Amino acid sequence: MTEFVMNQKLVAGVLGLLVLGFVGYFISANIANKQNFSTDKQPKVVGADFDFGDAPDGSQGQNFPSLLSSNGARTKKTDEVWLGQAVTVERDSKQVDKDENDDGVKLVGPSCKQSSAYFFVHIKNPGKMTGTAYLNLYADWNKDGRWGGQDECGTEWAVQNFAVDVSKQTEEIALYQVLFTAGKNTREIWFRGAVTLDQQMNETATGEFLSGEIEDWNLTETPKDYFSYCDPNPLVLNHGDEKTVTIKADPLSQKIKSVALSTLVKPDNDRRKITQNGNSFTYKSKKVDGPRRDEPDSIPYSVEFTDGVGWWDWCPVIVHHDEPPTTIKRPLPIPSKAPSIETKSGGSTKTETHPIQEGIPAQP
Ligand SMILES: [Ca+2]
Ligand SMILES: [Ca+2]
Ligand SMILES: [Ca+2]
Ligand SMILES: [Ca+2]
Repeated sequence: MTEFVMNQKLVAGVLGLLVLGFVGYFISANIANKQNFSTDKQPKVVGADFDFGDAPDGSQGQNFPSLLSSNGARTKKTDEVWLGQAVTVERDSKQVDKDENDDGVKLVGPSCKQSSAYFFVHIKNPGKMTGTAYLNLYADWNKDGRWGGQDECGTEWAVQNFAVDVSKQTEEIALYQVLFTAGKNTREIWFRGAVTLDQQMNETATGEFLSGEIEDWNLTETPKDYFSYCDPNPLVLNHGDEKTVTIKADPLSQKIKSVALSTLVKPDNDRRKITQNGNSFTYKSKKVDGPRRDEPDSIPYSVEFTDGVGWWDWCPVIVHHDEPPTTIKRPLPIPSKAPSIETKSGGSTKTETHPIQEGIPAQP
């Protein structure tokens, strides 16, 4: 099985350790972030023009539409909605792979199977914004140096204008999981993740947009020395129960000095309580209710390695809810239906979302 990974060390070290078999739902949410604890929340370059992608355009035998001369996808405003912690602004595409703030998209999943794209959607004024943010993903499954068409397994325009109502996003950063079917090659490929405000993209991955961010990723990035992961991944429990997840370091990574719950979430809310013991977090589900459904949640955390380098990530959590126990003696109501997961069609792929408002990896 081929995994999406950003890092050869992760491939080497973690495959044997992670819980891989959870019906292909999550495999590893632990992928390198290029941005470690950035304090750069807003674009700093003033007077430049756009945020571009940085996939190779006319070099390395590859012709992704990145440069202005190729009408590469670009966004004019970068401080309303963007991906991850930060975004750059430049006159033209930073060739090749020189954009310092590609930090808001992750792909997780096996070749030719249902896979997940995680988009960290960052908005400036939660609660005060209106409009629709569109999420798009282009992946060069057939490795011909372009995004377009499809291979035998998946379409290269993998996520097609997945709509996010930004007026409903109550946190600065929310995590959206979009499901798609991956193509055959899921390593050594280029992909583009994009968010655009109120404007849809098309299959060409080109054009000028008023607001958003374009992130291009190469799945063969230089190995990183810092990897933490969650054990188990995901943490699965029934409503009303509590379970513990431990943050561990990849065997080839620097060792962990300490971990902490992200300061962006409250340890205790009406749904759950998170307590920490060393490198472990115990998640206690408080809500016991129906209908039957799986509610996604997460435990965002920061980690410090022994040499002082910081990192953030999150552990996915799934809470099974069932009908609440009842003592009233009367005919049972008709059993509830399937989990209330919004499913919508995105082009030729089925997409599904679990907005995880509190699942916000962030700097402490
Ligand atoms: Ca960019
Ligand atoms: Ca970014
Ligand atoms: Ca890049
Ligand atoms: Ca292609």
